[in-house]
Amino acid sequence: MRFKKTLLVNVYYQESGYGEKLNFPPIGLGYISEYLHKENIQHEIIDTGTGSGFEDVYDRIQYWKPDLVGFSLNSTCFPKSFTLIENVRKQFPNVKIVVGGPHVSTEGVKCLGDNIEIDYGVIKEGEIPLAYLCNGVSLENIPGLIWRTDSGEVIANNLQMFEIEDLPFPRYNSFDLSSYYTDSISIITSRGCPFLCTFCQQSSLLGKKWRGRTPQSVVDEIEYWYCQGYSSIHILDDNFAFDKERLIHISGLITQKEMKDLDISLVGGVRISYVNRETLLAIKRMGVRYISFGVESGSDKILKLIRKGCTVKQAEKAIKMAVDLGFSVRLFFIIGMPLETMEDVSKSFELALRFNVDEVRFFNLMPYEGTGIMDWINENDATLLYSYAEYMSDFKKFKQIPVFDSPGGMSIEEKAKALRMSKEIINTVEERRAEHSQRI
Ligand code: B12
Ligand code: SF4
Repeated sequence: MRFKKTLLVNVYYQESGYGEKLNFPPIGLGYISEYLHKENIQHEIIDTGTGSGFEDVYDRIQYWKPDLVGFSLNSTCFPKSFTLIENVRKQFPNVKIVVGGPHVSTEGVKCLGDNIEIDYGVIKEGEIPLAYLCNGVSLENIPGLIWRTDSGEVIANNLQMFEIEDLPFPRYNSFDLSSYYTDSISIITSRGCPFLCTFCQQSSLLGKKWRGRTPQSVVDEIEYWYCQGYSSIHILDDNFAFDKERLIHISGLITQKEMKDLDISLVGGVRISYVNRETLLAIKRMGVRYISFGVESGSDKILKLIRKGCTVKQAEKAIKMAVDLGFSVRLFFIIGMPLETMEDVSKSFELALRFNVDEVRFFNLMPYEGTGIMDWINENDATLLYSYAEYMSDFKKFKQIPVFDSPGGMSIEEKAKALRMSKEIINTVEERRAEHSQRI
C-alpha cells in the first residue's frame, strides 16, 4: 500500500457568495469516501464549508498524521487554495498532496506545472484513481492521474470513463452530517453532458458522454435517505431528463413505494429541449413540485450564438406547460454574452415576466477556462478587464461587475445597467408571487 492514511479536504469560501456555511455535504467527496470505504482505505474528511478554518486543517494533519492529503478544488478562490496547499507543504514536508475537482479537471497539467508543492492531480472522476494511488498501482497505470516523472516532467495519463453503476452512492459515514444545516439531502443520478453551450464547463468536468445510473439504484438511494428521515431530496443533475425512458422508469418505481411525504426538487434544471407533457407528468408523479429551467436568453440570436440548442418558442412552450401543470417554476438567465445588445436583454426581461413563475435569476457572465466563451474572448478582439484569478477570487463582488469587454455587443456601462435592471425584474416576480400566495 502506498498511502495508509488519507485526509480529504473540501475547500469552501464565503467569497463565493453562497453564504457562511454549506447546507449539505460535498457529493464528489462523498462518492470518493464511499469508494475508499469499499476498498478498506483508511481516510478522514474535513470540510471547510462547515465552519472549519485553515487552522483546523493544519491541526488535523498534526494530530491524525495522514501520509496523503487530498484537496477538492473549485476554481473559486483558487489562489487562496494554493496558499493553503503551500502552507501545508511548509508545515508538513513529508506529507504527499493530491488535488482533484473542477479546477483540476479544467486546468489539467497546468495545476502541477504552476505548483511544485502538489505531488499528484486527478482529472475528472476521482474514486477509482484515488484508490489506485493509495493502493500502490504504478503511477503510469492510473487513469486521469497527473504526476511528475523522475526528471520532473509533468505527465497526464489517459482518461477512462468509469461505469458509474460500479460506484456506490454516498452514505456520508465519514462526515458529520449534523454540521450541515439542512433537513434535505442532495443526490446525483447521472454524470456528463454531450452539449456544448458556450458559457458552460460541463463537458470538461465529468465528460461529454452522459452516463445515467439505473432507475433501481436511483430509487434505492432515495429510499435509503427517506428511511434515514430525509423526506426532502434535491436532485442536482445537469441533465436529469436526458433519457426519457429512464426518467419514466424512475418515476414509476417511486410511485410504487410507500414514501408518502416525499418532496423531490429538480434543482439542477431541466434542459428545455427535453420537455414535453409526458416528461413533465412523469416528473410530477414522482413528487416533484419545484422545477427550474436554464433559459439563458429571450433572444433567438443569442440562443443560437451560445449553442443552447433550443429556441425562445420552445422555452415559452416548456415554461407554460410546467406552470399549467402546477409546478413551482424557476428560470435562470445570463446577462453579458458576446454580441448581446440591450434589445436582446429586454427580450430576456419580457420572457422572465411573461409567465406566472415563482422565481427568476439573472447571472453576470463569467468566462471559465475550458468554455467556448473563453475561446471566443481569446480569439476575438475582446478584453478581460480582470485576471482570471481576480474575478474567481471574489464571486460575491463580481456578481454585478462585467469582467470582459467585447466588440459588437453592449458596452461595459450597458452591461452594468442591464445587471442593475435585472434586480427590478427579480423583485417584480417576487412581489407577484407574494401577492399570489396571499390570495391563496
Ligand atoms: C452541488 C454544487 C454546488 C453546491 C456545493 C454543495 C456542497 N455541499 O459541496 C453549492 C450550491 C453550495 C455550490 C456553490 C458554488 N458553486 Co457549485 N456546483 C454544484 C454542482 C451542481 C454539483 C457538484 C457535484 O456534486 N457533482 C457531482 C460529483 C460526483 O462530481 P464532482 O463534485 O466534480 O467530484 C468528482 C471529481 O471532481 C473528483 N474530485 C472532486 N474532489 C476531489 C478531490 C480529490 C482529492 C480527488 C482525487 C478527486 C476529486 O472526483 C469526484 C467524484 O468522481 C456543480 C456542477 C457539476 N455538475 O459538477 C457545480 C459547480 C461545481 N459549482 C460551481 C460554482 C462556480 C459554484 C459557486 C462559485 C457558485 C456561485 N456562487 O455562483 C459556489 C462555490 C462554492 C465553493 N465551493 O466555494 C462550478 C465550478 C466551476 C469551477 N471550475 O470551479 C460548477 C462546476 C458549476 C458550473 N459549471 O459552473 N455548488
Ligand atoms: S448548460 Fe446544461 S446542456 Fe448546456 S453544456 Fe452545460 S450542462 Fe450541458
